[in-house]
This record gives sequence, C-alpha cells and structure tokens, in this order.
Amino acid sequence: MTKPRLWITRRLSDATLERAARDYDTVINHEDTPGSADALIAASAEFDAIIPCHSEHFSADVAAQLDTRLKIIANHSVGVDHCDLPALAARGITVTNTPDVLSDATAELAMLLMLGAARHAVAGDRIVRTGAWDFWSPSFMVGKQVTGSRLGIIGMGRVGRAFAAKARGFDMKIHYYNRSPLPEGIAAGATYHDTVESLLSVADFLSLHCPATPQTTNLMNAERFALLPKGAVMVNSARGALVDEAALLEALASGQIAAAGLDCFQVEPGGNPAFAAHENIFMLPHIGSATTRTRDAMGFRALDNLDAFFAGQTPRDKL
Ligand code: 8YV
Repeated sequence: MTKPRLWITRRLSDATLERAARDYDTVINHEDTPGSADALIAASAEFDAIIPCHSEHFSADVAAQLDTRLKIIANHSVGVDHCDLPALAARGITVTNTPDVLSDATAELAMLLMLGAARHAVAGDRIVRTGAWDFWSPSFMVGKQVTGSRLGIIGMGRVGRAFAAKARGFDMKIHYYNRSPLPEGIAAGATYHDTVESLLSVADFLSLHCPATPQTTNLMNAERFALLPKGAVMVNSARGALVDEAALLEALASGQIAAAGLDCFQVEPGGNPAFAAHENIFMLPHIGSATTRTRDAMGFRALDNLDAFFAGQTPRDKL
C-alpha cells in the first residue's frame, strides 16, 4: 500500500523524524524555518498530512486556499491558536493537538519563572557573571518568598493542575479561576473563584495557564493588574496574547507588580525590546515544553494521531 505523504514543517526530535520516515512518505523542512502561508497552501496540494508547530499559521484565509488533498493537520503543540478551527472544519480537514505529554515540562518551566522572578535571578546572575559583585548586605537582593504564599492559577487545565501539584511542594495555598469548578478529587483542596477578579485579589503569585482565544486576549490588563495584592509576581508560560504588555510595564514601574516571569510574548520570536531594561522581568524564549523527553512524546503523540487517522479511526486528540 502506498504510504501517505507527510510534510513536517520544523526540525522535530530525531526519534520523531525516524519514526515518521519509517511509516510515511515524509518530507522534512530541514531548514527549520517557519512555514509561510504560501508554503502551507503549496504543501496542501502535495501532501495528505502536515505536522506543523505553533509557528505555522492556518488562518481562515489560508484554510480557504488549501488543496483538497490535505486531510489532516496533526499539530506538534497543545495550543492551537495558530489554527482557525472552524475554517479548517469547514474544509473537512481533521485537526489534532498534543495534550498531556507536555504538562510537566511546561509546569517545571513555570516554576523556574516564578522562582527566578521572585528571587532576582536576572540581576543576581548578571552581577556575579560580570564581576560586578563587590558588596553584600542583609538588605541586598531581598526577594519575595514563594513557600507558603497564595498562588492564583488562571486556567486549571492539564498544565495548570501540573503546576498546582508542583506548587504544593512549596506549601503554596492554591486558588484558581476556571470556567467551572473541578471535582474535589482533582481540585485537591484548591479554592475555586468564579471570576478572574475574585482570584486576583488573593494572588500573591499569579500564573496563567489558559489558551489564547478572542475572549482571553489581553486578559491581564491595567484594571486587572490593579486588583492584585501590591508587589505580586506574575508568570506567563501560556501565550503572549494573554498579557497587555504596556500595562505590565506600567504595573512594574509603579511597584504594583514586583516582578514577572515570561516565556511567552505578544511578538514571537523576538519578544518585547522594552522589557530588556527591566531586570525584574525574568524571560525565556518560549521553551516551556523543550525537554528531550517531552519533545519525543509530543512528536510521538502527533504520529499516533496520524496513525489512527490513516487506519480509519478517530484520532485520540481530534479537536
Ligand atoms: C511548543 C507550545 O513548544 O504546545 C504548545 O502549545 O506552546 C509549546 O510548548 C510549541 O507549540 C511546539 O510546536
């Protein structure tokens, strides 16, 4: 039987690429550059399946121009804000994602961001690294203690829950906002808030774990920063679109926010150049799921979805 033709838009893990090449007539974009709209449209006439990353944007405009040959987009990501799902569904294209497998890696990174932001990681590293560390005092680089503090989580999905589990190791008191409360067995004692505003009022530390949608764009704006306890720390390992970056800068300048830990930005790659002057912003370049084990698991999950689809089954992660 002829193998389905598969285009892999980015350099996925070696194990993923080997398995893909074994099971599919696979073409890999070894240049590892983001696929443009034109490239996606052209590929749809040559391939039955695409494994893209969040760097490839299947907008409504692109979806309308896709060739009927393309049957499935098996995303190598849990977030699918780069895909216009209704437009792709209208074209009869199956779309899948890779939930679960990246929750721990992303939650680990959120913990790193929270600790780094709370304890002056940027300035501390800089002064030691540059030889500028010539002074010590008990009042030097005093940070905000994580242990025992109140943590507010917006979006108690898989990653939010993995983060809560790790935060419990720091004896944090977990509060969360979600569209609906979790069953108590899953909430594990976390306190539910039925509005974002209510959650913010108790969030000494705030971590964002919800998807980027039209409803969550600029979720954290000037009004909401003002509702946090003064000196709160905000962490975003979800999507840059959730944060009004100008409002974040103002909240940092006024001291309303003591620090922020960011792995996601409105503009990616690149980030926000205005953040560079602020050492109380601890930044990483969208590497939440970037561990060897998780990259393999994401690639394998995308391939599992393809395998099911081409076996005539409904892929486990069909959206
Ligand atoms: C990935 C992510 O690195 O899965 C997601 O939604 O944002 C990241 O963890 C990226 O999407 C890989 O394609």
